[in-house]
Parts: sequence; structure tokens; C-alpha cells
Amino acid sequence: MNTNHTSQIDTNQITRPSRSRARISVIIPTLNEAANLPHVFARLPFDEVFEIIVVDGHSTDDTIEIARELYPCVRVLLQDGKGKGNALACGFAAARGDIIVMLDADGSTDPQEIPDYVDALFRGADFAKGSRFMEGGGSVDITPLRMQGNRFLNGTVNALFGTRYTDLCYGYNAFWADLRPTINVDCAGFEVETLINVRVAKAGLNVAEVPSVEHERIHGVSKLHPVRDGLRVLRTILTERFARRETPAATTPTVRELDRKGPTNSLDTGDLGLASWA
Ligand SMILES: Nc1nc2c(ncn2[C@@H]2O[C@H](COP(=O)(O)OP(=O)(O)OP(=O)(O)O)[C@@H](O)[C@H]2O)c(=O)[nH]1
Ligand SMILES: [Mg+2]
Repeated sequence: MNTNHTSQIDTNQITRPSRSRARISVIIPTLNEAANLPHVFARLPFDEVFEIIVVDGHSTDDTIEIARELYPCVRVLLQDGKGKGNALACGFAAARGDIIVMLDADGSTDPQEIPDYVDALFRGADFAKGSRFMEGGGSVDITPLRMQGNRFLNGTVNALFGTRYTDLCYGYNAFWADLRPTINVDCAGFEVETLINVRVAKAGLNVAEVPSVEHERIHGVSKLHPVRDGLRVLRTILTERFARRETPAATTPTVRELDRKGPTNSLDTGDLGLASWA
């Protein structure tokens, strides 16, 4: 495997918190998901997470207000650019936990699965990667076209990076927060999961796939365009594998956190309490 763009990381040199002390940050990118948030928040294991961060893409519905109604302690960020990738980069940068879980706001990823991802990290994985296509996983949301595209792109990554992934383009994943500089999300759109999966492979990290069941988007329409976004994914794969450049230095997006009065960078989340994984 060509690893000339990202150096291998020895995670044995990193000290990580015990299960009883690990704080979990849940990052949820939102773009006009007000109608879906009640379902998503109803399934969040609040007593087990440290913070919930909604990263909004300047929704024109009342996504932010609904999130706050559902969970007054929610941290709300406004992304500083465009696209899901940029939203996740903002959320990752702002997270204060030891473990980061990323999931979608449309009801297709079930927050009740969070413990499965955390379990995988405590069994030794650096990165817990959701998979709809391994035993125990499934999807009622994916279309035949997307299924074929995902299969092709997944096979391309496995061939080029020596991985054995079963599901490349899936938005439900978890990882140790200390890996942020390695993952260094610096893309804008739906290629973000691919970028992350490829960078963890290049860094030689321990990846565990976690079976996950994807449900149907409840309300609203997808923002993903299979052909346009499939081509972006392919370009990302080829750039990460063949481009003659070092991985850019870790970037930090400008994170704008909203309190109820307006933008701030200093919202105190100390009252959220520590995670309580037994
Ligand atoms: N902040 C932000 N969130 C976004 C953006 N684009 C998509 N999202 C969120 O990212 C998540 C995934 O987007 P979806 O449109 O559901 O994409 P998808 O899951 O591939 O498509 P479906 O399966 O059809 O729902 C959802 O929570 C969206 O609200 C964006 O530009 N900014
Ligand atoms: Mg979706």
C-alpha cells in the first residue's frame, strides 16, 4: 500500500481514557431537518453522551429552534462553508469529548446503535466504521443506483488501499478524538466519509466495522446527487492515492457557536456532565 501521503500513526503511544471516564461527543450535521429531529433526539442515549453538537448549514426551516426545544443543552454551530464535509469538519473541531460519533439527522441512522460503536473502540479499534453490508447490517434507504455506485467505489478503495471495507459511503462512524489531525477533514461534500475511510487506512489505523441498519429518511429530500457526488468520491479516492502531494497540514475551520442570543465562541457546556459507560 502506498502511504506516502499520510504517515503511519502508532496509537500505542497515545493514552486514552477508561470506559468510565470517556466523554462522547455526538456530531449531527443538519440542513433543513426540523421535521426529523424529534425522531432522532428521541432515540439519543442522553445519559451516556457528554455533548450533542448540531452543525447547521444555514437551514431555512426551524431546525435550530427544534433542536433546542428537544434538548436545551445542545450545542449549535453554524458551519463556515458549504456541504456535509465542511459541517463535519466544524463539528469535529468544536468537539470536547474523547470519542466522536457522527450520525445523520434524517432518521436513517439510529442513535440507539451508539453503544455498539463505542464498544468497538473499547475493544481496541481506533475507528469504528458503520457497515450496512456486513452480517447484521442492512438498509431500506439505499437505491439500486447508489448500491451499485457504492459497491464499485468500495471495491476501488479496497484494491488501491489494501482495505477490506464492506461499505464505503456511510455516514455513521465513531473514532477517538485524538485522531482528528490524522483524519483532517478538508473536503466540502458527501465525499467526506470516503476521505475519512481512506485516511485512516493510509495511517495504518485499526478499523473495526460495526453492523448498522439504515432506515428510510423520514421527511424531506436527500441532498445527495448520485452521479455528481459519486464522481466527487472517485476523485477523492484517486487524489488520495495518486496525487503527488503531502497531506495538507491540519486545518481548523472557523467554528461559530450560537448561544440563544447570537454567535459566540465560548458556550459553556460544563453542565452536561461526564459520560457514564459502565
Ligand atoms: N450542515 C449541513 N448538513 C448537511 C449538508 N448536506 C447534508 N447535510 C446533512 O447530512 C446528513 C446526510 O444528508 P442526506 O441528504 O440525508 O444524504 P443521504 O443520507 O446520502 O441521502 P438519503 O439517504 O436520501 O437521505 C443529513 O443529516 C443532512 O441534513 C450541508 O450542506 N450542511
Ligand atoms: Mg440520509
